[in-house]
Amino acid sequence: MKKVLTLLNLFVLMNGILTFAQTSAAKPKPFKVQQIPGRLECEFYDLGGEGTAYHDTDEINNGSGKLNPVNGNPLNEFRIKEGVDISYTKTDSIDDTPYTKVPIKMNQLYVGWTQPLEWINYTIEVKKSGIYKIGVLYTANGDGAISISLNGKDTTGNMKIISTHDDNDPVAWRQWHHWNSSDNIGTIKLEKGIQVLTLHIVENGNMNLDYLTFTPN
Ligand SMILES: [Ca+2]
Ligand SMILES: [Ca+2]
Repeated sequence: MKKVLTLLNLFVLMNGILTFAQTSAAKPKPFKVQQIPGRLECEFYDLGGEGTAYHDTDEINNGSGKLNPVNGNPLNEFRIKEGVDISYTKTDSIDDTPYTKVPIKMNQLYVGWTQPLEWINYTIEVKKSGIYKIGVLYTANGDGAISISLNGKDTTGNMKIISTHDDNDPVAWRQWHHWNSSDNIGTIKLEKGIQVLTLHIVENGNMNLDYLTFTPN
């Protein structure tokens, strides 16, 4: 009996070591630990690349180095070698048009070229446990949905993102540049401490996401 227990213990121990090795290898590292309550900048997602820090549809950055050419401007090269697609708000009738519904700042980095099934990890530090309202500064060419999971578990369910499409805008590509905000697309229960938050693109995509806000409910 004693021998059986010892073998069982050894098996459990080995299993534990294997599980620990797997989760450690896949564990994302923060680009920046973002504080909650506060603003979570979508471009400050974790380090570790495809499959660890994010899942993106293609491995190139369609913003940094592509739409925004390498020319010495650091905004044009932000996280240029990573798969998440990043651009920033611009003047000259790109983001500063009458079709943008809320006041926005220029030169603000955002995640774009979003598609369903993509996800991005963020390391957050929650200062106080509680229920938080989720807000977003975004554009959406068509109605869509996002969700948030915490430490790997779906926490919010689908949260609707209302279209910012405007038929009055004669410029087709500018349908992705009509900024709007909401301060309450859903709520989330957060425990104090360091957590890994995963943002999921669920429906439609075609969104640009500048930042999410988390305010005590
Ligand atoms: Ca990409
Ligand atoms: Ca941003």
